[in-house]
Amino acid sequence: MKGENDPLAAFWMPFTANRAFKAHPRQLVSASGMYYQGADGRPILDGTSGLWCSNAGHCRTEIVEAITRAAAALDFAPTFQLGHPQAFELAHRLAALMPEGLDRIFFTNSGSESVDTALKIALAIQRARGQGTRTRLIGRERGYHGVGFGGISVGGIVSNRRTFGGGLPGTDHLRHTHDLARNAFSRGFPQHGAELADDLERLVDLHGAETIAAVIVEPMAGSTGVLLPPVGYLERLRKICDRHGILLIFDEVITAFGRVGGATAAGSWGVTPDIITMAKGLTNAAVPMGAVAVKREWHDAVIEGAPGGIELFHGYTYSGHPLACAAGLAALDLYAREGLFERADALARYWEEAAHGLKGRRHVIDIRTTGLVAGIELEPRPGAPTARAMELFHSCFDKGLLVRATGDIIALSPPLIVEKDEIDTMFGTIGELLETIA
Ligand code: PXG
Repeated sequence: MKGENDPLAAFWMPFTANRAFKAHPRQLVSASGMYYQGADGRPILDGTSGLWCSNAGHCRTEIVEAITRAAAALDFAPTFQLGHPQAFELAHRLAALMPEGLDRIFFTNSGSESVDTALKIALAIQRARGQGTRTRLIGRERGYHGVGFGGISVGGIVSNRRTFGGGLPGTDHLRHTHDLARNAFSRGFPQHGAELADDLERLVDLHGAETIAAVIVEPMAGSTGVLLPPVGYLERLRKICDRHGILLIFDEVITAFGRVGGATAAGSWGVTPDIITMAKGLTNAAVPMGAVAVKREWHDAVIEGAPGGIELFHGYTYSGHPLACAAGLAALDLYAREGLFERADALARYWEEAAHGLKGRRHVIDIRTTGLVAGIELEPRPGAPTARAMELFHSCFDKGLLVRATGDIIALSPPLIVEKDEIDTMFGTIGELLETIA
């Protein structure tokens, strides 16, 4: 048992095997561009943009300077009944990046808050449309929507919910689209599974459309292992939502800001939801911030439908925080100046080839890529699911490469400034280490 003087004891780490970490701590002490530096001074190639968030690479000078200036000029300003220019400017800039029509922006401080905000806005929209019986919220199996009570209720990860009671009443879930039997080693979107969108019709039959407010999905499920939408699936979901007056929310906390090419997956993939949630890459993760983009007509329905006074009883002390706005504006500038949203497309082919080069390696049962994301699925070790990917994560780290392990899947999502030789290093290291894992 460690004593009170253990310097690692007090920090109860999030989503971490605390005992294992504290027995073998792996700390990062600085970062620059594509690299972290470990406590022992070793460079660690960042294959995951931190946690899918430092899309322009680390400690970018322009962002550092913008934050520094903001901290000295206006450290904090309320956005409840007051405002400051950078919050309006960032909303305006962000609106211009969203798909046509989604040009009203609500600021939050994280993806989880964006999800809860989007769900609440969906309920407010339905009520403003005179559809107040629509209170049911539909998510999808294997969906990750953060850790608020709203997010875990529509999320499809049992372990994130099990300890925490019943969650929101009136939620249900579509089936997930992961289908190794039909789609393993697909290039691009899998061919099979568009019909899984019809599961929404089943829920309409079961509950009645007049009870359903919204459906929330990640256009590409990130956290549960890079699950790409089957060809035609998102289009079909959009049609079914339209047919039944159900709002469609895309959770783009991971997919926005260049990860799949373009500012959003919605824009890149040509399916327009009613609401988009964002966070992570919005500020290049240098200051926590999230945002929710809402179709103007729905925003106007809520604003104009209110009798007067405050229209939406929702917001956070730090909504539109000056430091976050400064980081956001600097990040958007950087993305534009360096053409980083186009980079995922430009490198996608090279990335896909490199990833699929692992086909045939030990344990590999599927490889999925789009833009600059890859999921490498390993066969679970009999009797010890998830152990293989976790061991690979540890040995990659020890070799100087940061990857993400989720279940039996290794996920890669490097900063968009990645170069081809770094891509080669990533897949080369993984290929080599796969041979060493039992
Ligand atoms: N929605 C989606 C789609 C996410 O991926 C959240 C909401 C919640 O965001 P916050 O900022 O509240 O954490 C996320 C977060 C991983 C990993 O390795 C993914 C996330 C967070 C941490 C780790 O897959 N996604």
